[in-house]
Amino acid sequence: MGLELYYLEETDSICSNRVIITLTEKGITDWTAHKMLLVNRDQFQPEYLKLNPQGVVPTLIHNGRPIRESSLICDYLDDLRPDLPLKPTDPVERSHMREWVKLFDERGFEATAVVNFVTKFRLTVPREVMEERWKSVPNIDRLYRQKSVILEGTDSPYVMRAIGALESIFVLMERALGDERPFLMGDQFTLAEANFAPFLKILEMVRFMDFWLEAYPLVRAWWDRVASRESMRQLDDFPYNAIAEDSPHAWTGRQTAPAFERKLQEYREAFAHAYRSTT
Ligand SMILES: N[C@@H](CCC(=O)N[C@@H](CS)C(=O)NCC(=O)O)C(=O)O
Repeated sequence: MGLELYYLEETDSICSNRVIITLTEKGITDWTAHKMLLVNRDQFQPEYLKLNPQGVVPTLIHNGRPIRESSLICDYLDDLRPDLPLKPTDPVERSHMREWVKLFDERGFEATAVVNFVTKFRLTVPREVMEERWKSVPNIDRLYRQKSVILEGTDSPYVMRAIGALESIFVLMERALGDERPFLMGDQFTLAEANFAPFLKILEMVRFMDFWLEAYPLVRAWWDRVASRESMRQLDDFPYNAIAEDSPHAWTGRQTAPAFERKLQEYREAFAHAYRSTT
């Protein structure tokens, strides 16, 4: 089939893992792996920038042509192999599923990156290494966000924005799952699951899941259902998994949790009208 994937094989690589989950759910095994390492600055190598001018991972190559953007790659893979579909057949349902994916792309990615940066990156990566990395970040939004979160920790305004973004997603999910459906689109596991599960994996890795999702029991049950699938369980075999209690995500998450939880309470008090809309 001529499929190649440039990706990060790491448990906390949210965009690459969307594609890995999709490939597994669709039973696609005939693809060539090109593993990248951000610490080696592989994403900024001239050859890679020809495939992905924004210098971000992942990129799928199909018969020599690049397909970029993780959510679009997953959609492309679903169309490529119509068996084991990950999209509803009804066009309206399909559009509603894409609405979820758009929401996760627009509000979930940045928020989850903040959670990862305020914990593992802030407390384990030496400041000089971050300073060096910031010299090559081509996107000013990403640069400001990373700097603020690393330098100001949980007091960074990006942390409050991340909390607000994830809360708004959880409120919508809790409401959608209210009719006892197992998945966001009903009985079918779709690209909505594949696109959001890697984000929640970060919350699990930093041990934020219990205090955060206590308010969203249906989202928690959804997560337990999705996390038990083989496509998700394989992520725990990748480097940077957080199974061990002394892993970087686990200890930095535990250390950050009290201050982060206070911010979450602050948000819920200030935005009670939004937070209570499902309860
Ligand atoms: N919107 C892109 C975002 C991809 C992205 O930002 N990937 C991260 C890794 S999860 C990356 O390549 N970061 C490069 C860097 O930090 O220099 C997608 O969904 O594919």
